[in-house]
Amino acid sequence: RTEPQDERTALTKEAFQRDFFNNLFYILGKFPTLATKNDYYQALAFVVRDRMLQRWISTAAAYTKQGSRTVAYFSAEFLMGPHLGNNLVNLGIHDEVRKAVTELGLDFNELLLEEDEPGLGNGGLGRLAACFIESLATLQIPSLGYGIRYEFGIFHQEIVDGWQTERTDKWLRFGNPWEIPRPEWAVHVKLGGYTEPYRDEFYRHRVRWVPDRLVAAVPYDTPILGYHTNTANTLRLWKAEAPESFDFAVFNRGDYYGAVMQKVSSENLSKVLYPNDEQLQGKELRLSQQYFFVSASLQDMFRILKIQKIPVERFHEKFAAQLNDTHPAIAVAELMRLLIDENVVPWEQAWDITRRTFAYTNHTLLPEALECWPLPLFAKLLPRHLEIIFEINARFLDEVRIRFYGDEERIARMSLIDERGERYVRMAHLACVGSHAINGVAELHSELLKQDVLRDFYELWPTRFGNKTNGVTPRRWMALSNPRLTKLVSSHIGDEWITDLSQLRRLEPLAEDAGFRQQWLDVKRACKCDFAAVALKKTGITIDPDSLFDVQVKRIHEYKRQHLNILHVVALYHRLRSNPNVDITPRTFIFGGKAAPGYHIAKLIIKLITSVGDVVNRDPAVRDRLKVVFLPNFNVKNGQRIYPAADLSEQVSTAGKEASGTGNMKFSMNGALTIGTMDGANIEIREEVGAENFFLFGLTTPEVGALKASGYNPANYLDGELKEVVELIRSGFFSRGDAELFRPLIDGLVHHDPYLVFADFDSYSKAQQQVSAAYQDRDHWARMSILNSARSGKFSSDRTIREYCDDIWKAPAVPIRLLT
Ligand code: 26Y
Repeated sequence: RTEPQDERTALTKEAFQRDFFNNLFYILGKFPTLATKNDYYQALAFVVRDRMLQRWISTAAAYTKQGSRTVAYFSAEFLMGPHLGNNLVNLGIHDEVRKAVTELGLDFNELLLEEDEPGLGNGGLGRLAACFIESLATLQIPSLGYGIRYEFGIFHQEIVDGWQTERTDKWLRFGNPWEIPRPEWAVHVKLGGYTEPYRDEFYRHRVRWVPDRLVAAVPYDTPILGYHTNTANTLRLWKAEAPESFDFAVFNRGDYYGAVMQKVSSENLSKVLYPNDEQLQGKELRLSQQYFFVSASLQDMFRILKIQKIPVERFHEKFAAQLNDTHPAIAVAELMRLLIDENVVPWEQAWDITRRTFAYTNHTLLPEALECWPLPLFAKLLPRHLEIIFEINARFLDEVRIRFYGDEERIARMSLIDERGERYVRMAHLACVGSHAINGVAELHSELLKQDVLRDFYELWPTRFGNKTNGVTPRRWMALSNPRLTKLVSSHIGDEWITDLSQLRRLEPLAEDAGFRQQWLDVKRACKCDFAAVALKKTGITIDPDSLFDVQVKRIHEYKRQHLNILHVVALYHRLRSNPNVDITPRTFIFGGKAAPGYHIAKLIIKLITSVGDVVNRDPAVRDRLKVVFLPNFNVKNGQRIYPAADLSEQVSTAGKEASGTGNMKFSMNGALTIGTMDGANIEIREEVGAENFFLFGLTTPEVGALKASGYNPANYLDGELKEVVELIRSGFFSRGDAELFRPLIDGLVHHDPYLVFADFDSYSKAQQQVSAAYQDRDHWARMSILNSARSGKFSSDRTIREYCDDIWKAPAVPIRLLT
């Protein structure tokens, strides 16, 4: 028998309630009087988990039996967000469970908020991985997400005296009901040491890697449900532990403390997520983390082959492995090592298998963000991999030499080793050479990859390059986060849009229906009221739900230009103070986002936003017509409350810098209009929703290039209103007379301004005037808002995943029959 022996699969309200109390008693060891809210949350989480397990086990059984082709999504980050709500939606029991809980006298929403979200990512790249594995499950594609089970995820941000402060993210403090450890599938990962040639028992030349350290990798599995399907795929995250055998060796020498210290240092490997930071270059622990999870995952894949009795020569037939940026790119060398050294596959065949296995997604055009590892560090940590990379490089450069006769400069540019000064391993080059497909994440980005960053590789292998425009899952970003909109939409066009987002188009005619427009505005207003309550609770600032909610939420970075936004806020304030009776559209400017802890200018931008807010929010002359809110700790949970409440989405990066953006899609789906540049996926959003429903401004990528080439001088733009705004900040008006505080930021803009804030200011300000005017005609705004949502179908991650499956992974769907 494989079926459950009890009734924990029943989907009735009574069963939910009974199991809820059973869990409180038997799992949490509590009775109601002593139970905390978190105990209740966990009791409910286990009710839901029980109902996922039949799907999970049935799915694993089907894949094992059928030997299905499997996508392995390699990512150093999975920014999952809270599981409970999403699992309820995907199981189709959200409303029934809400009723069951409410009937018990508990506040359902409060219980959902108890979940400490797994913040195992920095931002866009990690959240994309989360949307992708959800879509893979919904599309019934056999897949595994492979990553790291960080004990501390992205730091928790608090605002103290207007400054960002960081606190560690103790997400595992109360336990994690969604994961199941699988210590029986732990593997060992080697690090450091040296290599030596030897002859094996068949007198073959082999290489032995003698490491100086072993770390155990223990998998923790989390089920990932598809929406209204029986599929439950697996997110497999690795935790680092000390291998028992090593402990024993040290114990036997009587070195108890040494053994304990070794245990501590092993566990460091999965201790903390690195915040996306410039100062990261060359951090040994980071490379160790990357290698740790990649090696563990590839060993796990060999284990799966073995169980399914598939020969290692068919690795690439069983698995399609996607590299989410270069963070897992060491996988190229590791798979070669496992094939050659551990499975005695000849080089040429191993290389063929490796290339057919991997595909690489690039997520950035910023040259400083491309990962390079100093050669000495690499040699010390991964001596065997460096040898393999040298061999890959030698063979690769031979190919380039023949193709591009006499072009030694090209050879130097393309080499896997940067030898212009101190030597580095170029991870993007390793990823390109080891992959059969390379893609960017929006059309513009993919074009720029071919023209700039990876131009030489494109010229060598043009057919390997493609585009996969990002998407987001409508389950989390609409159905779960915006139940009011979901209900309104489904009452008119049914609910198939949840798995076929292009059906939102059927809302288009309703944009001309006055009654529908009013309902649409009512939903938006209700979401704004909800958010106003959150903002009040978290910041103490009262905001007016009838004002225009103008929102910029994303990591704080100069290229994303939060400072352009706040300069415009100061301009509005200045206009208002200069002419107190000026007629302005009341606005609430909402900001949210984390700055990397070592990124001082980004932290100063936060301080400027909060400082402007402190003045503007209190100035009686403003009469509440402008408010500025910095919502602390922007994360998935907060995002779910912000996107539905937004009227205006700020997507104002310098053209050519934002690879795609995905927040822009979440806003548009939920009926916000975009003010944005011709950058990343903004271009495609504008194309879909129509230029008349999008506020465009700013220089285009070629114009940015031309201006920079001609010698950009920001001071040339410093006149009129911009000059007055800059002077006001510089004077210390927003810093209690301290004229030094914002100097680094202001001087940087006046003298360098690498992201062309000044050059785009005027165009931005004019577009904002159009926004203000448009918002006065609420009825027309509603029309535009409806059309934004109706035409956002392209930006479902289901569409993106289908394209990856068709063009790169060639992985067919495998429907699951439940084992009963
Ligand atoms: C090296 C390191 C610590 C590191 C860690 C995280 C470097 C970069 C990152 C994260 C990058 C990231 O989030 N990139 C974003 O990827 C999104 C998904 O493709 C894009 O939408 C977005 O434009 C891009 O900035």
